Amino acid sequence: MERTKALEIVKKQLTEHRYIHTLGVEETSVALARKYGADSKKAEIAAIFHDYAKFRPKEEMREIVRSERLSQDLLFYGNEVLHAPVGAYLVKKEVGITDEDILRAIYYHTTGNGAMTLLEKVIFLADYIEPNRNFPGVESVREIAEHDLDQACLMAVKNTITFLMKQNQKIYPLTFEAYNGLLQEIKLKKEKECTG
Ligand code: DGI
Ligand code: FE
Ligand code: FE
Repeated sequence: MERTKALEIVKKQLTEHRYIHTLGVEETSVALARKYGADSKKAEIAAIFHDYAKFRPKEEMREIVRSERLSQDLLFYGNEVLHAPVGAYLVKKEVGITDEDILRAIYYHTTGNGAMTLLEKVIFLADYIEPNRNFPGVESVREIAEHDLDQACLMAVKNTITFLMKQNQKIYPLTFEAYNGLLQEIKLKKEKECTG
């Protein structure tokens, strides 16, 4: 899909603030994709649509989780975890995007998962560090993102888990799986480097 067409579609779904965030995620995703060798066209489209469902009514999202047989545990971890999987569903249904890599990147953009693809990592990280983001710790994640995609994703997941715990919010199991999976991948990579 054309970039301008995609932006036109998504703009109608978002507030001005969220649209500006989306443009930031797009810019950062494309840069990360080029740096780490992901498909930059897929990164562009996934980024543009990643928060497509952000402003759907909570009850509509919950109903989609039920009726479309998405993972039912989504209903028990706070409403913030809904917009990513529901977004993937709606982007396919309403926008007609069928590329599974793109849909997966949208699906997992909030939590990550235990075995993230390159594109999933790119969108996950870009969402966290895009230039309009401004929260404690983001600058060090930006610095790590310059040279190590996995370490940067790990730092983002750790910050998110810490943030959620401080707020006494439930942590969705995939968020823990992302933490464990990234840690394992980093460990394996280090061992490989050592044995040459
Ligand atoms: O949609 P964005 O604001 O751009 O970013 P996002 O999709 O990463 O969503 C961030 C929100 O999601 C933030 O309020 C924290 C929340 N969140 C992320 N992981 C989890 C979570 N909330 C719960 N309850 N459990 C999680 O594992
Ligand atoms: Fe989001
Ligand atoms: Fe976002």
